[in-house]
Amino acid sequence: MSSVVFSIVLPCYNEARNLPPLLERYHEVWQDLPAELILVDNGSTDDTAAVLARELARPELGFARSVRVEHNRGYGHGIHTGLLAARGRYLGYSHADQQCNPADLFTAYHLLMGQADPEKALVKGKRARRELGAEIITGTLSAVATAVLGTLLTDINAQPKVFCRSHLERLTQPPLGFEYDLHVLFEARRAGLRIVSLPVRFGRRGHGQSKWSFSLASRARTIRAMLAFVLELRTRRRP
Ligand SMILES: Nc1nc2c(ncn2[C@@H]2O[C@H](COP(=O)(O)OP(=O)(O)OP(=O)(O)O)[C@@H](O)[C@H]2O)c(=O)[nH]1
Ligand SMILES: [Mg+2]
Repeated sequence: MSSVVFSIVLPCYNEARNLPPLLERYHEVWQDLPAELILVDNGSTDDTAAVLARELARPELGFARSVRVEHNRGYGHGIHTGLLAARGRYLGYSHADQQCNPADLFTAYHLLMGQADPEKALVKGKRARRELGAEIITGTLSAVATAVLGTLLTDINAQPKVFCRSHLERLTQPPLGFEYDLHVLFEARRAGLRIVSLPVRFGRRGHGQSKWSFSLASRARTIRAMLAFVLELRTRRRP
């Protein structure tokens, strides 16, 4: 039985420039817990592999390790690969582009531990003070998912998400893309988990560009995939 209590998974897709400052931030906020940080090199084609090899050799980053997905299959596939490699009793994930505060992971973990039954809860970020356009997309997606699936789903793609390992077993047939966040939340609702919101600030990306909203066409593709997955979930099962 592993002694790790908390595993944090960060999917990284061509984030070579964000990784050194991101790891520095994790080092600054890392708590005295049996915890691990798993960086999933999600089939990156930039210098991510070399940067990870160099950074993770630093003794002060001994809490971190990497997992490599050879060919990129999408955001959800990267996160799921990292979660399957995790050893912790509690699992969390977030983003690697410096938009999310690393300290939020620990705040979310302690919030989960403070629940009457952490096994029966899930903590998720809830983004405050965002641009109007982003709020409209998020609000519309949440409203559609809530109406179609008949269960309250808000700010689906906010990070972090922290939950007990037992929830991973519910995540069968995981979707490959950004629909993964919806899958995690919907299965939590279906299992009757208490969903606890943690207010977070989503900053700007450190370096590089968004991997999905860089053009109108790619934004439309991602939103369409989310909506298709909402319909798929409805036919798969209801909470
Ligand atoms: N799009 C995408 N992101 C991935 C993938 N694998 C890992 N990621 C990581 O997922 C995180 C979120 O991706 P972003 O493209 O920044 O998406 P986002 O934060 O929802 O969107 P923005 O607010 O526009 O940045 C980043 O840390 C990516 O490196 C992948 O296959 N596709
Ligand atoms: Mg981002």
